[in-house]
Amino acid sequence: MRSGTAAVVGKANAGKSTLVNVLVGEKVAIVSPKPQTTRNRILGVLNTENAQVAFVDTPGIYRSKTALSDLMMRTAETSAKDVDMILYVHDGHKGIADSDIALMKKFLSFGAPMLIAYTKTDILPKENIPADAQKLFEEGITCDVYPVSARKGTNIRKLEEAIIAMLPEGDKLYPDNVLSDKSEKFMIGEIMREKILLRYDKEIPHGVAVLVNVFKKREEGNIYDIDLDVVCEKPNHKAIIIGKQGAALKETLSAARREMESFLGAKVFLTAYVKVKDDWRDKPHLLKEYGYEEER
Ligand SMILES: Nc1nc2c(ncn2[C@@H]2O[C@H](COP(=O)(O)OP(=O)(O)OP(=O)(O)O)[C@@H](O)[C@H]2O)c(=O)[nH]1
Ligand SMILES: [Mg+2]
Repeated sequence: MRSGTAAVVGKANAGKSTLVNVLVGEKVAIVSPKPQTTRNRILGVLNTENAQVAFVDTPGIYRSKTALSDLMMRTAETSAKDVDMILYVHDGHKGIADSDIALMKKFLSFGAPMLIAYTKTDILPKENIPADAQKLFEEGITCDVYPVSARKGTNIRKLEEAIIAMLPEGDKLYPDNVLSDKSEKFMIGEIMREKILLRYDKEIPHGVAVLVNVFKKREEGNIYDIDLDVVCEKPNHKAIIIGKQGAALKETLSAARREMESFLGAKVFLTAYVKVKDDWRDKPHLLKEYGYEEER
């Protein structure tokens, strides 16, 4: 039996959460085309016949100047310490730039063995691969590189085998029924945030926090009542989120409700209140209130 923890790190939008979901076989983390989708450290556990891998999905590395962003960068770094291995996810269709090399070297310096998942092979220009391999070689980065497509499922099992082979022999860290360390209530907030990331542009989704105030199963019937606050940073953001005659919010809520229903396997009555909290991303007490805390 092999078992251990693998930190999943890389630049924002590289495809880390998509890959973790595919490896685990369940959606444990939300995904969107916008950078900085993941804000917390999220555990996703993969059990195979003779191994257990505890993946730790992390916020992607991104330059941005808010207290929330600083906290996210610290979360990514601390998550890559005291692990059995690091799975560095690189967006292959972007090519390997000097900034990627610098980041790889930084994570290598943490001391854990590292593997590179070179993802999005379904959309990358094929000539990228030899050029990028050459660049890694010249930079002295000698860890194994696995080209994969999380979207198409290409080479995922090979990557899985390679990850497992890097873990120590040992007993499982988590019982078989544990898939994630996050609660259903956390996932409900995240599902809402994902639909907001998909629906709105520019600064709006980055300035949104979702607070689940009511998450309650009714005594009778398979029904949940869910009330949440969508907190944004500016009155004009609130107007855009709600849209003309509430149309935008209504569509967003109905997409969120559908996914919540399939996630919970129950009917959902969803209510949302849009609130404005100026610059909450820079206010430590609000970050804490919205669930963004220093993770050790
Ligand atoms: N074509 C293609 N797109 C992918 C693949 N993997 C992820 N994506 C897309 O890339 C975007 C970012 O994916 P995420 O999984 O959210 O990326 P992330 O690295 O977790 O991003 P952050 O949480 O912001 O750091 C999404 O639009 C995904 O659908 C892939 O294998 N192929
Ligand atoms: Mg992510």
